[in-house]
Amino acid sequence: IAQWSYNPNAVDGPQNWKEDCSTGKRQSPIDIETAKTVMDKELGTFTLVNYNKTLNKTFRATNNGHALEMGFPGRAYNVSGGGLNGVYTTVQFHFHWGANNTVGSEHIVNGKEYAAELHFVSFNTKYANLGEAVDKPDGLAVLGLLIEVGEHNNSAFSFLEVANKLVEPFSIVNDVPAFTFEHLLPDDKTKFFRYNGSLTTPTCLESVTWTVFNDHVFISQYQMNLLRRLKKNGTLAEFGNYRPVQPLNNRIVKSSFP
Ligand code: BO1
Ligand code: ZN
Repeated sequence: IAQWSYNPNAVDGPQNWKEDCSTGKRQSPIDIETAKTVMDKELGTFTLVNYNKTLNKTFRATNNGHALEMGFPGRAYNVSGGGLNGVYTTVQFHFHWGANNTVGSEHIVNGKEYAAELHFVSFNTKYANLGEAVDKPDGLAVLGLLIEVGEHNNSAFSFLEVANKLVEPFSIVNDVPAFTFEHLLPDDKTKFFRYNGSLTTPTCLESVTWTVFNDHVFISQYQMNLLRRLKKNGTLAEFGNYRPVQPLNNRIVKSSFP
């Protein structure tokens, strides 16, 4: 795949991304205008299998050149319910962030940007693997949550210390001890927005059923700064690693709550 970056002024920047990024009609991220969302009480609640457990496994942390990504061994964590059609198995989560606390989230709400965004990426188990699922309209489910900077270190995010070993692009730490995900997500998982969208990076495939939780999660300034040190050419924080919002077109954003 061709080179791409988040530098707005570069030939490989977001305005010039190719493939579905330039032609698609269900692109992500979006500005969630809450006054235009439509409540759907059928969305129901999520079933998150093993998100509350510390499994006897290790995770793989990488600076993949675009983000900090934490990868998981096969099929240990599952997501269903919440209006999703079928069972999705979680393969990784990763972060998007900005150069300062006023920017960095991909989704924005009523025009407001947040400091960072975490994406739990799962694929539909009706497909054999992520590669099969990634270009199907119902292939992926991403759970997204907006992160703000608060006063205290958030102990659920202690694993972010691994960023010290991921400063150089394409670094990998293979033996991150497993930790639980339940406190990475907001306490109230019943309030969320739902729409059909895409990967937010090239190739921007239109395969994602998006969930963005209404409640936010807080990490400390110190924890935020750990992310900002990751490099590609210069730091990833220089231009951030968040895609600008995309046209909604004829889509409807649902909400699970009034
Ligand atoms: S995101 O959640 O929309 N930001 C997003 C963006 C890109 C991917 C996933 C989620 N890409 C996929 C790639 C695969 C890769 C996989 C796991 O991520 O298409 O090739 O293996 O990292
Ligand atoms: Zn993402």
